[in-house]
Amino acid sequence: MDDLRDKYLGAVSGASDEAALEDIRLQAVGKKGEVALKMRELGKMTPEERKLMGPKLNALKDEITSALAAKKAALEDVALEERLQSEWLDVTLPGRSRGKGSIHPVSQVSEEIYAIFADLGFAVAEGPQVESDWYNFDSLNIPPHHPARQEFDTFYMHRAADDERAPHVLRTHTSPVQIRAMEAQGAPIRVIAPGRVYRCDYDQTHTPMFHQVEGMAIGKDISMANLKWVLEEFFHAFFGIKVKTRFRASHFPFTEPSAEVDIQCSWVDGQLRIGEGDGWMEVLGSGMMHPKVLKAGGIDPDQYQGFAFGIGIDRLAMLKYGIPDLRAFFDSDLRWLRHYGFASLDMPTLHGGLSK
Ligand code: 2NL
Repeated sequence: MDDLRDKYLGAVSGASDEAALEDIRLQAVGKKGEVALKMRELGKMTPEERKLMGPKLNALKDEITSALAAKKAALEDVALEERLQSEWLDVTLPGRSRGKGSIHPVSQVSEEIYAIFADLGFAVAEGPQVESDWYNFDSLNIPPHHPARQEFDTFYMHRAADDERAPHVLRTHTSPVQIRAMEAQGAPIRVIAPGRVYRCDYDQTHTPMFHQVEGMAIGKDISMANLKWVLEEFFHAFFGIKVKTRFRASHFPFTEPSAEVDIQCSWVDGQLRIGEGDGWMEVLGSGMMHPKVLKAGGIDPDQYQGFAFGIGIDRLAMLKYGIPDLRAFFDSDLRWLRHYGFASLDMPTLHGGLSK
C-alpha cells in the first residue's frame, strides 16, 4: 500500500500537463486501475483483514484523487500565468496615427468664396461641364464666326461626319450656368456659379482645366455702384484687409459697359503684398449684363438690369496663399499637397475666420 501511494503521488507531482494527469488517474483510481484491483482482492480476505484494509484503500483512493485535483489546479494556474505574460497589452499606449489627407487650396478658396457670397445673399448654382454651343457662346452674345470664339481655345466634342449641328464643347467659362439659373429662376436673382472650366492652353500661367467663379445680381435698379461695393466687400473679407480697387474700361461681348478690376499691390523683396503700395494687379472681369444676354436667359431687359463678374479661383488661391506655380495645382504631388493643403476641419466661415 505504501509503495502504491509513493508511486502515484510521485507521478502526480511530476506530471507536466493535464493529459499526463489523466493517464495517472486511469492507472491509479480508474475502474481498472491498480487501486480498484486491490479493492477486488478484499473479497478474498478474512473479515478482520477486510476491516483493516478497506478503509485504508478508500483513504488511499481519496488521497490520490485530491492530489490529482490539486495538481490540475496548479497546472491551470501556471498556464494562466503564462498567458497573462505573453498576451499582455498596454491599453494606455497611444493609437497608431493614420495618414490624413488635406484640403486642396482650390477647395479651400472655393469654400471661402461661398461663405463670403452667402453672407451677401448669393446662392450657389451648378451646371454641366459639357455644354451646348448655344449655352456656351450664342446665349452670351457670341454668335458663330464672332472673333471672340477664337480667344477661348475651345475643346470640341465629337460629332458624326454627316452631322451638321454645332458640336458640344467643354465649357470655357461658367457663364452658361448663369444663363440656366436665369431660365430656371427668373428675376430678381443673385447667384454665383463656381466650377471647372476648360481651355486648350498650357504654360506657366495656364492649365487646360482651371476654376472660375462667376457671379451676377439682377434686379430693377441694380447698378455698377452695387457691383463695385460687392467686389470691394468681397476683397475685404477674402484678404482680411481693406483693398483699394481700380475699375478700367474694357470689353466683353456679354457685358456693356465692361470693366476689368485691379487691386492695389506692391512688390517687396520679390514678394507680392496685396492692399498696399502703388502697383495694381488685375484680378477679374465684370460689367453690366448685355440686354441680349438677359433676353437669352428669359429676362426682360426693359424691366431688369444686372451686373456680372468672373474671377479665376486658382489665381485667387495663388495670390492669397503665396503659391508660385499654377501647374503644381494639378500634379497630385503629395509633398505639395501636404505643404499647401489645409486641415480637413478648418472649414471657412465668416465668424470663425476664413482660414488658419
Ligand atoms: C474674365 C471675364 C467675365 C462675365 C464674366 C457674365 C455672365 C453672364 C452675363 C454676363 Cl451670364 N456676364 N460673366 C462678365 C464679365 C466678365 O469674366 O476675364 N474673368 C476672369
